[in-house]
Amino acid sequence: MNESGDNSVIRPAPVEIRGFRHYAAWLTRDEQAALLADLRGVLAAAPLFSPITPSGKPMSVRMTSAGRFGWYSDRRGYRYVEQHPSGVDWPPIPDRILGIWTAVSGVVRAPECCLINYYPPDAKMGMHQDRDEADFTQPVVSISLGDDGLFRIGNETRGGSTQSLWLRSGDVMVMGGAARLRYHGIDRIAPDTCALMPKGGRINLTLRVVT
Ligand code: MD6
Ligand code: FE
Repeated sequence: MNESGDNSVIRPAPVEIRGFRHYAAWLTRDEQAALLADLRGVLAAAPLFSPITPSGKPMSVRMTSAGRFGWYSDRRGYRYVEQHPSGVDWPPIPDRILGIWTAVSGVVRAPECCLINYYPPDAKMGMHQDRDEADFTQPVVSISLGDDGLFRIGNETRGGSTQSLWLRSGDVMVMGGAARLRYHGIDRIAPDTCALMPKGGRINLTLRVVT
């Protein structure tokens, strides 16, 4: 509730960095807690697992998905699949998450995958492009919860100069337009920077149109 007695929230305007739109503190603390509760339901149906990279190493993040497609990796490569490794369909993307996509993505199509990445305090994610989707006119929307993560943005080819920013709990990032194929990654997590999750760590959700 705000002073005028309704529950409308004034949302921050985004700041643009190399074509990424960063909405710092887009979600209120109550919204972050509600989102986490939604995610616990998803995790009960589709538990986190540790993917193996095509080179055979386990990734330091654990992951699962919601939606028609989930992102998967093993020795055969990176790809979208229609079932969790246990053989069940991925659970539906919670409405609250679809609402965030509608508010910031600027597109009409609905996301077909919500990838859920959990970073223990010592996890990171190497510089990568998101290019396993069919339609690069559709953006990728990311939502961060929990401990701060140092996000690095590079270029459309590997190497060259980069810029970094901290992604904090409740931040939303939109990677679209000319930035859709930029390299990006997470260098490190700052442990114990957020009290949202009792055991600490960081959750990043990425919403994508796959087909
Ligand atoms: C992360 N994010 O924040 C990793 N990808 O943990 C991503 O890889 C990402 O933030 C596409 C668009 C936005 C992102
Ligand atoms: Fe990515």
